[in-house]
Amino acid sequence: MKAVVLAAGEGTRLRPLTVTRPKPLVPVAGRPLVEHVMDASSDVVDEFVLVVGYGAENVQSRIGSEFGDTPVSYVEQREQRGTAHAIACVREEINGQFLVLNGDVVVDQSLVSKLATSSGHAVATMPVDDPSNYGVVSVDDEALSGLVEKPDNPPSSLANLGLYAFEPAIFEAIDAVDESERGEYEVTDAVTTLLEWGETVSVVEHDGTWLDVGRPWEIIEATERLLSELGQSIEGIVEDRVTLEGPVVVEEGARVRDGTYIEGPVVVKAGADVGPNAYVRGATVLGEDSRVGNAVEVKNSVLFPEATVGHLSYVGDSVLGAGVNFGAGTKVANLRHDDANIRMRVKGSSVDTGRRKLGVVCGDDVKTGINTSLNAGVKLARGATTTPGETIMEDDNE
Ligand code: TTP
Repeated sequence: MKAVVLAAGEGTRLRPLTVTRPKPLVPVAGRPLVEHVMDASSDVVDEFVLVVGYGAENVQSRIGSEFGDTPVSYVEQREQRGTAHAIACVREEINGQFLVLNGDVVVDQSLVSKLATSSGHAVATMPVDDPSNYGVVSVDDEALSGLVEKPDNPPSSLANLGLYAFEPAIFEAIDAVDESERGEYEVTDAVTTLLEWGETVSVVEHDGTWLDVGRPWEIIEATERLLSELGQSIEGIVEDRVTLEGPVVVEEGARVRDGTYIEGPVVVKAGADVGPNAYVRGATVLGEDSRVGNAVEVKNSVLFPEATVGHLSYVGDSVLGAGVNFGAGTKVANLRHDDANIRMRVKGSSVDTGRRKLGVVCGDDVKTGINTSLNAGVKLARGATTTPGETIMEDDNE
């Protein structure tokens, strides 16, 4: 069975991290986001067809022509005109039932297996606490009876997970779909069209892991979830008087210097250099060739490759893009005194992240001056700089 992976979107809500890389390549738990859904499905799929667009060449050169033993081909969606439009791009490649998988979800193998064994059209769902933030499905006698986007009065608590099995008839339904209010051709409208035509769409209910990585703090949440299953593996250099507690991975080529204390789950990627006397707490990933120096504490954070926090700093619940350099004494606030949830701006609107603890998100190559203070929920644009002693309370312009 072929799996069509939708990986063409720009990921505007993930800016500034997607200014310099396409969303499918944003590192989550130490590997590109799109590889997680591919990993979950490689046992039941005999070919991946990746729909690529924004940053297409980077995705192709990173993923290549095989994923494990499964061949990978690419179809370009030149303009990102919606998920239905993306699926229409693969019409020539399909000759039977196929899977459609959003490239930005983290999901268990079991769900993809269930979808792959369903007959005809099927949509994956899961009960959620806050259905009005999702596409919500209505079910009648185990089959789909309706699908509404982010309803004020949800007809059920079942969210549409963005994973489907389709028969080729979906292409005719896509042809019949009009542009949505947000100006896109939506796969959900094509599914509704199938229902209007009297086709049966079965519902596959999931009760395991499913995370949608669309906004910056969801990188932290997905990393937390994935690292909760981390095992121990030490292949790099670990010097004397280093304490490793809980699951810790030190990849080959990484180095953990004297006096460092690491409480897992923590992944120290190849080429990363930690300590002396650093304190790293989970769930944290220190990316390839990153640097965490003397008297630095890093907690529940993701450092992209070549990010450097050299001396005397605190980084909590944050995402630091590639090549970020924090001056000595840079500190991140990750908790409000009134204990309220941290808010972050996404595409110009302030959003409740649902997190009591959240630090900062820095685009690639941000440089802070010594003793910079960064307030909780702040985002810094790619390449932004701060002056020594500066206090950043709000986002710069992105
Ligand atoms: P979205 O998350 O709706 O869109 P996006 O990835 O562009 O992100 P943002 O809203 O932050 O700009 O997309 C869901 C999935 O579908 C995701 O895996 C990307 C993919 N997609 C395409 O392949 N082509 C498209 O035209 C669109 C809109 C999305």
